[in-house]
Amino acid sequence: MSHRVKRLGAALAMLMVSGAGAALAAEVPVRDPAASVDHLWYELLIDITLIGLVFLVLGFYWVYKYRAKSEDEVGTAPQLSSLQSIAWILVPSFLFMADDFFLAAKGWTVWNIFRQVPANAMEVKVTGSMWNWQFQYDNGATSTYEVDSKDGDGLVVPVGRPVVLRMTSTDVVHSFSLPEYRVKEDLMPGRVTYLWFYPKKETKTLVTCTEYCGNRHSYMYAPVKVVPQAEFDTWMASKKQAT
Ligand SMILES: [Cu+2]
Repeated sequence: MSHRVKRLGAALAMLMVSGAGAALAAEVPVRDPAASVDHLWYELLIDITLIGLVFLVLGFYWVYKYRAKSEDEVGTAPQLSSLQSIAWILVPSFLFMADDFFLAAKGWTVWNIFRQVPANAMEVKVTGSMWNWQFQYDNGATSTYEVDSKDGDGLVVPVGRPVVLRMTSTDVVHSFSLPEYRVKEDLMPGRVTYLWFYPKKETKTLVTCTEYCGNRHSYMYAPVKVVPQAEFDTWMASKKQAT
């Protein structure tokens, strides 16, 4: 009997270890901050909806159960023992707190993904100034975008490769926000901050400044174009010829 239990235990442990190994191996490629943020967000929504529903249903049930059945009826509140009172405080608190800690721990995981730049990321330097963005690539080529004339391409990156932005500001505090990629980070003079995102599909989105930085703050945006590698190479070659 005890042999069997031990063998079963060992088999279970093996399963768990190999399962964890498989999960780790599957995660290694690129852990996308956008997917992680979305996952946590939906998990939070499901959790608060379920907990909310349980208390809503219980609340209505008690309101109905303990309603006055005639106008002159006087209710008698049930007297709880000390133990019951303590249990009514502790059990619901633990339920809430367990979910809070669970979500907070997942939040830390998302934060770590947000801060750990994949080794194969392409680096682009970003300079924010009142009121536009300048992007500088490894080879020195620069790109920008003029909101009024609509001149310039903004940030252009090849599809399928993580991008890390090393950012600073020449004047005031700006904030580089990529809503589609669920990331943003402040830029300030005298300091280099960073941000990375994972452009998985060809698309055109926007970067906007999300820190009020003066009169034309709301005009401080630029396109973010994710293009096939070949198109990116052609674009970069044309940039080099121009400079
Ligand atoms: Cu700004």
